[in-house]
Amino acid sequence: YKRQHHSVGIIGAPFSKGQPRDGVEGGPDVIREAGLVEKLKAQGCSVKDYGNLAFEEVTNDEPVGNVKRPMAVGCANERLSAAVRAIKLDGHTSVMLGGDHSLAIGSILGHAAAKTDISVVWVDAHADINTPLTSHTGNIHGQPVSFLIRELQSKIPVLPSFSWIKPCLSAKDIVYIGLRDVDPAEHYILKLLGIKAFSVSDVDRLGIAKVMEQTCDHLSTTVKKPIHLSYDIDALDPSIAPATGTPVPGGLTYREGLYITEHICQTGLLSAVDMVEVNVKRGRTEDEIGNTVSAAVDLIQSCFGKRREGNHSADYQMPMP
Ligand code: 4U7
Ligand code: MN
Ligand code: MN
Ligand code: MN
Repeated sequence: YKRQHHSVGIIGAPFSKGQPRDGVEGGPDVIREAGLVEKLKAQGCSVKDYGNLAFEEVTNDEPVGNVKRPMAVGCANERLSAAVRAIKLDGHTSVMLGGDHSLAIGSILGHAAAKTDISVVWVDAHADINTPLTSHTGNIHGQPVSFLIRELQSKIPVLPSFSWIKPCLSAKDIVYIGLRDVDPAEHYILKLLGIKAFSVSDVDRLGIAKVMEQTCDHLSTTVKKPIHLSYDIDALDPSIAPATGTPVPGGLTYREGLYITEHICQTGLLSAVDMVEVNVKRGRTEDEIGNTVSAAVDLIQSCFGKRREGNHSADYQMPMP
């Protein structure tokens, strides 16, 4: 294990219109208020906080078919993609604080625009691969992956303000971990395209260590591509991360959740992170809110080298008697 120096660029995306519940737009601020920047600096990272993006109010954002708020989501993501691209061109590992998971569209496309070939680890209770035509809710936070996968493009209808999107991933370039609430159409798509997916049932059978080994084997069959980690906090069990819009019982433990980030950090390939779906208004007590936010912070710290075995800097000097 080699200690790496991490240069982190943080971008806040206070956006909630990929889903119906308010509160998720507060994610970037509560995660910062929990001391994210200071904690990353204290563990030896250099950190540049790019602040929060400002999103315009979109009026007359009528549904297209079933799809809700297409203009707001398309415009917000176009803006986010430019911001993430710039952070990557500045030489940082990008950390996008959401906001709802529709933001992965812009975050991943911006990353791909700067790096050409990337792979994605999608940690989530949900597959978020509904197309606008298969979605029963119409919420775009359940659809982002469908816009990114090349093999699905013939199934994607035209949406206003989605015309800038050019799919940047092949089906073999994404791995899911933590699935336990997958819609029938999504399950069909995963099987049809042969997408690698570890449900919580696979985590039960294999253990998280084998899951991570197989995840990295799958993604690095030929060249080692930069990794985009898209972490939906609802991947974790609601007992540890209850303050989220779409909690699903039977999730990853705190230990499994952190094992994923520790392992991906160790690959040396982590190039961008999304931390999404933290919604303080969905917490019923201060404790529920605090636990969820600190889980998010812990996961991000772990992405950048904080290990549970402990850490020390290369120049550590023992005090002499
Ligand atoms: B999240 C859902 F139907 N599949 O499409 C949908 F169950 O970003 C949920 O992972 C999507 O939190 C959840 O609306 C989106 C539903
Ligand atoms: Mn999600
Ligand atoms: Mn989810
Ligand atoms: Mn959710």
